Amino acid sequence: MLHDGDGKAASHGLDCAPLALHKPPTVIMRLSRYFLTTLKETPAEAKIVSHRLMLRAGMVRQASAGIYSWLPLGFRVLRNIENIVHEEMAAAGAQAVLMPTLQLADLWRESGRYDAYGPEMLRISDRHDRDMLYGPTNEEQITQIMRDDIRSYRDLPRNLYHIQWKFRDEIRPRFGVMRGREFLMKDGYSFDLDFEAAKRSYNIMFVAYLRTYARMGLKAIPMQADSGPIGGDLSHEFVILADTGESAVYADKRLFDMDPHADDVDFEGDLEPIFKKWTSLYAATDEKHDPTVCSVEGENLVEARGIEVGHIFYFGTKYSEPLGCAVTMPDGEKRLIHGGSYGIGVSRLVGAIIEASHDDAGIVWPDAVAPFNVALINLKSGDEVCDAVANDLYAKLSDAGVQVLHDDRDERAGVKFADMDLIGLPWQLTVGPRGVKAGTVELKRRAGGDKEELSIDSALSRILDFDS
Ligand code: 5CA
Repeated sequence: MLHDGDGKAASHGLDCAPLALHKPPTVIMRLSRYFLTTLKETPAEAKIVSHRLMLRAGMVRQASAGIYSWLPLGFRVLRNIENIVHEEMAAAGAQAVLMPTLQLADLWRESGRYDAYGPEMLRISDRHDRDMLYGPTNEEQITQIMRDDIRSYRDLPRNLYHIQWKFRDEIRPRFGVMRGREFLMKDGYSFDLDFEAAKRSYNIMFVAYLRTYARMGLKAIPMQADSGPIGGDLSHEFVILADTGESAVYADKRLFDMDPHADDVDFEGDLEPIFKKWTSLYAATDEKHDPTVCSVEGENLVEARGIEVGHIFYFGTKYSEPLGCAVTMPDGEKRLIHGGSYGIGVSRLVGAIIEASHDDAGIVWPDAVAPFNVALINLKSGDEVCDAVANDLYAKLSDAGVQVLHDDRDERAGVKFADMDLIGLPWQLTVGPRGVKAGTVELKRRAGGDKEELSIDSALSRILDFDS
């Protein structure tokens, strides 16, 4: 579970320690004052369930085609996903940076991609008529930083990443945040001396990705993939299955039973066995699928649609050569560095998780990314006893680091339950006038829908024990 403001800097995964354990005062998250507008009607423009639910649950609003504003509930999910990515990147030894969204066209002219990228690139000029662009990716930018800062073979390996907005002027932005024009990406870049070292970096990211998606409650399968405009000849997409996925995928059924947490991972050690374990079974996206090579047949072959939630590439000297990014070897020789890049679709993941986890009533958030952990539903706001019990529960849960949204609105029970089912928080804890007289509350687990009438203390410990 993620804790806001509990004095632990580690929650955002950056390697800085708090100077003082200062805890800001907490304000009760009262739904009566929260910016949340849920919609009963299904918006006509939304073609897939995640887009429909994100609009209905008041998570995002469209600003223009493929460009969205993130409202409080949606932004909390986005942040939780970012936090998981930061933590897993830190565990794998990657270091966070932040590069700008606007880049100089001249840098892309050096790599030869300024013209090659085509109409997907948003081209801008500044007041001095200097050509600029809104970055669709950052290989050039990071290679420039490396080129200027690293000198010797001793400066390698390096692995830097950032989480930053990208712009690609997609011809057909669709499915909400799944294929946006402006979208949030984690893009990481590794720099090594030769292929062997670069493959080690590739393996580290491969394994870190398996763990990252598993933490979000997703089964993302690495598949051989086409490297497209990023280039290179070693590339894997991480794909989750969903009928609404944009790519056709072909994979050995056994991959879906494999556990990303089965192996003890030492990121300093040899990860090739884990890489082999996952890649020795057949899995390929449409562009790479070759029926003459695929030996998996019949019902052992999963032929399905998938959502690409990440993509990793090894491209050798594709960028270091034109941009002149080299280090000096012990004998004075200059050697071009070998690069790889590693993307995660952070904003796309919000939609992808909903595609993988919803029911007829709404979203069913996995605990790790839920915007709040508990919906505390007060059925009789204004009633002295109900208010006292609800406030006490709120205080105890938030003291334990559990994030609670308190539905204190003056609304009918049916409206409250429907809204809470729609926004999909993992627990619903209901305080009602009849129960409180007997000292009980109702606890419902959103996934599965099991409801129980419990004493206040038992309900509390059920939530806290589950979390720990
Ligand atoms: N530079 C490399 C890796 S750092 C790169 O750009 N890779 S990518 O093109 O494959 O994008 C990485 C991830 O971003 C994709 O796997 C996908 O999950 C996400 N993504 C790509 N395009 C979009 C889009 N239009 N909308 C939302 N997410 C996208």
